[in-house]
Amino acid sequence: MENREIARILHETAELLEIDGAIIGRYRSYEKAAELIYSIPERIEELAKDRKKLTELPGIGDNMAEHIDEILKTGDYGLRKKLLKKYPATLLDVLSLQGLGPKKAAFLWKNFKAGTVEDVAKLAREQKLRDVPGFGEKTEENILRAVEFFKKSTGRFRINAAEATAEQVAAYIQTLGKQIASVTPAGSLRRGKETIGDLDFIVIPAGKYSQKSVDAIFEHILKYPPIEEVLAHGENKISFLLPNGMQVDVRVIPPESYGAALLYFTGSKEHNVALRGRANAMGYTLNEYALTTLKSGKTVAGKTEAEIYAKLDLPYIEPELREMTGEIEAAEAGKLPKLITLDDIRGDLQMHTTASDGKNSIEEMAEAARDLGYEYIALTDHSKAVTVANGLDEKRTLAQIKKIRAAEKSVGGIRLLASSEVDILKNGALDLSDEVLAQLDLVVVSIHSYMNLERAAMTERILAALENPYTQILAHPTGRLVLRRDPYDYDMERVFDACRERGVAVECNAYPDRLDLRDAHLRLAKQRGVKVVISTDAHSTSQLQVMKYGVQTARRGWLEARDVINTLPYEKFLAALRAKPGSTKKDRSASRARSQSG
Ligand code: DGT
Ligand code: CA
Ligand code: CA
Ligand code: ZN
Repeated sequence: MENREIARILHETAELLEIDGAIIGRYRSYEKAAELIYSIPERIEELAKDRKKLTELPGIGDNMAEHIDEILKTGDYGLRKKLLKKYPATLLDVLSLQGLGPKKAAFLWKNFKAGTVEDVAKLAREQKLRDVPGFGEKTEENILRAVEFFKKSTGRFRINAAEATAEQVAAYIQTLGKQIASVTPAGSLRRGKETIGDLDFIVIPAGKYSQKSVDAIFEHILKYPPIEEVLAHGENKISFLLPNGMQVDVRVIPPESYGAALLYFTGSKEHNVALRGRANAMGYTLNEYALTTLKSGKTVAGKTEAEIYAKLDLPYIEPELREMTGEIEAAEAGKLPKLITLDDIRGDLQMHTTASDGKNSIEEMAEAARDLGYEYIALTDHSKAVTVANGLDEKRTLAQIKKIRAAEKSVGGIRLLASSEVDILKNGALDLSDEVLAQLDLVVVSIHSYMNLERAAMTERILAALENPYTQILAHPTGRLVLRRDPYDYDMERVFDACRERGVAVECNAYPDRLDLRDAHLRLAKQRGVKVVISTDAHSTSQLQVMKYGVQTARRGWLEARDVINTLPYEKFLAALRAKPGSTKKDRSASRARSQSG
């Protein structure tokens, strides 16, 4: 069982308990355990084999360890089930509405019998809540916005979850061995979208293609143990549902149609429609089997995507660009970007260590990054305002700088930038004194509190942070959490213009729950001439691997290596950063080089 699933059960128990009016300490302990389990890299299922290891985790006592055991054994939790007899399961959806909270949800349930998202939306639409104490017109608006978000996000999965499931399914299909020539994921996963509705696979049988070879593959797939339900079983298509609610569509295709099928099932639908229109205008038909002439039905291409694009007089268009946001025009004009790749990345500029809320030491992070082939990294523990993450005050920051300098010598083979993820306070001031900021090699700033400020106030707050001459990178600039939290509201164009004028870079945070900036915003940043960095925000060595999601998102934002400054070698990267007060760019990299060697 995945940590995520255990955390969800505990979290739902906490919310149901709060609805039930439990004493505060009780639901808090479930909530705290859920948060911990969601965030740690170790697998709870492994730890639970040794009770002592489980209870060594902060906030997990003997009782909670019992509950976790029960969840691992039964896949559910008795108290949660009991509460769900008392309240409808749809109340969990209501509880997941942003900003509603268990108190208000409980109130609506008790007083209006509103047990579904639609019930709650109806109350807000019919303006039945504006005169209710504790609610009001503003709450009605917020509820309606939250309902929209809920509808958009249900039934979708974050890319890392989709990718993990896709790898398992593909590996299973491959176990049929030499009867399979290839298994290729298509759909939104191949386009690198941040959320995935369902998984699409193209399977090519080895040897001669026949209904018999297709049926043999389906027979094998139907034996995949996790399958909950088979949704469709056609001649060359099968669809099934997995226990996590993910749907999988598999098509078995003859090898000569591989390119046409891959093109078709990669999408997007809009891109396909445009290609088909183009094909028709050129005297062809395009479907999932081939590109053929309209007149005689003769196949002109189908084996690869590239040959189909070529016959349509277009260069190959990368899957991440196939969203009908100008890629066909750019392709016609020979102006497609040469998209950045993971190999282009030479450094990672946001990560946490045990000094704040990370799981590994400076040395461990540095060694892991060096093993990934990076030339430099920035160690960016939180600053003091982020108390939940054990943020560092000025004194601890200075000590941390010393440790980072020492680690650079002891680890070797990688440059370590002494940095901090400095919190932007409510008024836009930075959470560390200028004297300490001056000591850092790199100043990354970001928001972790007061995320609901009005648009004007939020804009001013961020602009104020950019005014600070030490600010060099604006991290996770919108604060959104994929499928969980909307971005904060501010004037992004003004902020980007200020970034360009000051030379501040914006971050694409590669962590799959964030992916912030997202694709469209990255494209806007590029158009506005703003420098970009891609960083992982890793809280453990294994999380350094999430860089690929950031790169994929940057590709969806049309970025090239030259748009992203952590593709630069060390010295050039330093020179591309905003210059610190009192130093020309040249001085700075020279003095930094001196302090390294001396
Ligand atoms: P998702 O699953 O919601 O994240 O998004 P996709 O893009 O994977 O969409 P999906 O799974 O419905 O279909 C996969 C691809 O197959 C889609 O991107 C384009 C193609 N496709 C599916 N249905 C149609 C259709 O009715 N017309 C056309 N032109 N293409 C389709
Ligand atoms: Ca799909
Ligand atoms: Ca599909
Ligand atoms: Zn953190």
